[in-house]
Amino acid sequence: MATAKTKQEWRPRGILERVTCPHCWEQFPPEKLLWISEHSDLLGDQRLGPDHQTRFLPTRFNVAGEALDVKGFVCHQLACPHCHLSIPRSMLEMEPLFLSIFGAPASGKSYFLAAMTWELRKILPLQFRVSFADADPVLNRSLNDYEESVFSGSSAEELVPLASLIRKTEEQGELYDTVSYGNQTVSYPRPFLFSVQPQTEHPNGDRRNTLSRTVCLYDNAGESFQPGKDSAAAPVTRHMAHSSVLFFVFDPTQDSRFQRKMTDAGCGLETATRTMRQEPILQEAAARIRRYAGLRQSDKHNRPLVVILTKFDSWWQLHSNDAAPNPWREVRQPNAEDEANAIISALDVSQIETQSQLAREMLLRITPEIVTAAEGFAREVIFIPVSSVGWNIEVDRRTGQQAIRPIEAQPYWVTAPFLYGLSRAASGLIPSITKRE
Ligand SMILES: Nc1nc2c(ncn2[C@@H]2O[C@H](COP(=O)(O)OP(=O)(O)OP(=O)(O)O)[C@@H](O)[C@H]2O)c(=O)[nH]1
Ligand SMILES: [Mg+2]
Ligand SMILES: [Zn+2]
Repeated sequence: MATAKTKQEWRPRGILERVTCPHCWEQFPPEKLLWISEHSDLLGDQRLGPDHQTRFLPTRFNVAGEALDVKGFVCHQLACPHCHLSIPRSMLEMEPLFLSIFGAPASGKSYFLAAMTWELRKILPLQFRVSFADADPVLNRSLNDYEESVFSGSSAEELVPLASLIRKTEEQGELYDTVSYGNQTVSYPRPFLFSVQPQTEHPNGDRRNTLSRTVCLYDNAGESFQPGKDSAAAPVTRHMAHSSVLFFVFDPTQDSRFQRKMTDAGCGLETATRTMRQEPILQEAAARIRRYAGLRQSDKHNRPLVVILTKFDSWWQLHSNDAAPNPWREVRQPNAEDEANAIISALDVSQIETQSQLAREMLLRITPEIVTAAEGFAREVIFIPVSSVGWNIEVDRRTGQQAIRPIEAQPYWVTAPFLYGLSRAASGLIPSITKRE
């Protein structure tokens, strides 16, 4: 008993009692964390191989509480005791919030993620007084590269084929880390991690310690959601069972019934657009989540499922509504300390619900099985049309391909799924209004 108490006292204030690894999803007390050696001679790790710095349980610390490696070098980075992959400090201080995005190949997942994080960096601090920052710039590098190539690359003013800005997500390679457990090698998808914290002017700024979250996102290849693709050796989509909010990306432009209606309505469909049935992807995701979360077939998942209808720029004519204004409104904070900070934005949940209702009616007319599959799986389902690049798309007459000047990209409603999800999963973090005032 005495030992346990002493350990508790060692834990600095503000450190969580249990830490979750964003790579292998194991949970453990912070005392079990390994440190990553700094001295360049200390190479070689039993799980990660000869090119990685050695991981170790420290016995010596400097006055700042940082571990010293056997060569006496001060270490700064921590690692998971199970998979040995690095764990950023924010995972020790803020509860994690897992968000999983899944959908067919080429449905627009990577473009949507890039547009969403690009916009969140601006909108969260400016409108909602919430900071949104890379928790680990090294892990987030691929996503930062996506953002740069779609929105701010060096040739941002040139017309470029849309399809060339982000490469297809592969099923292996730089987005995965390989860990060996004796004879068994496991490939984990690399997470993208963001720290999300209320600022001082936020209405709940004084509850910063409890409300802040480390948001963990993953970008999988569409093929990984097909049956049989998640195994012990490649648990590439197991994050879905840990997710507080699920994003199912449905691409209407790949559905044959949508395609016919788009042609009739004169929408600019790319010549080489593929056709694919997408509800099996949702059924497979539901089956995996049920399996990992121990749910029965008749149970409905109790986390929100957001069905994201991508590429709205290409099929908006089929929707009964014009482009909707952003789903937030300015409100006055009654207890603001100074006038300059009295006005903030609050998420208008009822506006998102209205748009969802319209999108659901359209899906029921054209692809009803998507609505049935989604509502058969989750208790709370919301449908949100988005465009990751907006309206300034041109079709190259010669190749029939869509093209865009990155500088003219105008993402539409790409933050709504995240804002909605966060308002449901982390109450109090995103100021929201639920009823018309
Ligand atoms: N018109 C339009 N096209 C888009 C949009 N987003 C993506 N696309 C197109 O769809 C293609 C596929 O998008 P990705 O984001 O790479 O698709 P993905 O779901 O990540 O695909 P995988 O990585 O294969 O699983 C892109 O090459 C773009 O040409 C959009 O908002 N509007
Ligand atoms: Mg992709
Ligand atoms: Zn781990």
